[in-house]
Amino acid sequence: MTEKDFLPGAYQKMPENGKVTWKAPSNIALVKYWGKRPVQIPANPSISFTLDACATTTSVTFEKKEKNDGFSFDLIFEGKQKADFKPKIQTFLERVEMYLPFLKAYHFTIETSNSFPHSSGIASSASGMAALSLCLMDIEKELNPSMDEALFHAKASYLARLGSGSACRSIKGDLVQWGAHKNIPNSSDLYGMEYPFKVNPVFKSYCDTILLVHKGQKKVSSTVGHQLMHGHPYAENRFEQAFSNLDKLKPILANGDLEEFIKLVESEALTLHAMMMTSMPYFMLMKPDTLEIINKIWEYREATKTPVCFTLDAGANVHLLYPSSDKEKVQIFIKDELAEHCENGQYIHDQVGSGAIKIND
Ligand code: 2P0
Repeated sequence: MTEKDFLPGAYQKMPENGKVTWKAPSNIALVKYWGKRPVQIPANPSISFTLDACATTTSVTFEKKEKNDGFSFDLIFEGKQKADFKPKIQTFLERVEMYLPFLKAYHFTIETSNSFPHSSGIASSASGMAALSLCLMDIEKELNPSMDEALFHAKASYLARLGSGSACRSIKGDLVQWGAHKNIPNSSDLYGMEYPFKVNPVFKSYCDTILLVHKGQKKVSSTVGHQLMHGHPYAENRFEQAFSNLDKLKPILANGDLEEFIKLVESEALTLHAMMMTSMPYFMLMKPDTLEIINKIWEYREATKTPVCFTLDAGANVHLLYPSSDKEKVQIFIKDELAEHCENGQYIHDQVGSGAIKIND
């Protein structure tokens, strides 16, 4: 599909009002997106596990306006008006207006809440932008009921990408690939899609425990981090490495080769942070406890031969990845050894999920 496929024709009807609700999960990248060009085009392809427990639920109530003047919306986050989130939504609406020409015809009340603790350092932009995009697509489907499922999901992902890059990977499950790659048929820079190759059952129920090392605001946002890949001395090699890691991942995912999976995933996480440490200005998002946890994971893996590994997002938190068959013993290890490195001892047990769902009120 190309950009043109997302421009709608004339709408068949325009309801006076209504309400839609969607729940969209967060995701954790195995091969990371870091670096982009306008508008929200990734410098390299990425792939992620869709999560399950960490999710955003968003309702959009819409009501026809008298006049088709500017955008009109209220934003309610966890029950309270949230003025500081409005500029991001305003920018998003401006970016997607040409694809959703009904936007100025309605007043919207957007009510949103996260399943994970507020400012836990878990990116809510991915699940948040995905849930909002799905709500807007659902409204578009009421205006144009003949839209098919494939277009609905691709366009929801396309819109989510315009809100936040990684959000385009939060529509479907369980493994989502985003970014054009010559060896992955139908892959696109414009939207995420379900990983098209064979995936061993071990990965279908993979566990991810998010160790909340630092819950405060990060020093450098992802948006700034992406920009610092322009003129970065290692950028080209890094982008090539990501392309090549997607090739390497194909047999690993098909065969369930956990040893190779661990090597690739941990290397991706550390490379992401190495890019931050070698950009100009340089910065570091890992904390001492991030490193303590990584060392304990390596020691535990060596001593018990349990295939646990870590990955990192753009922050200090650690995602501990392990097969569900090792859940019991790994969760004891987390409680006994890793919880002490988490802020207020907090962590979240999550696992691979199957994508966003519509909630019927
Ligand atoms: C990822 N991250 O692949 C990478 C790895 C963080 C680390 O995508 O500017 O919030 O909204 O497109 O998607 C975080 O960046 O950035 C991210 P924008 P986004 O998940």
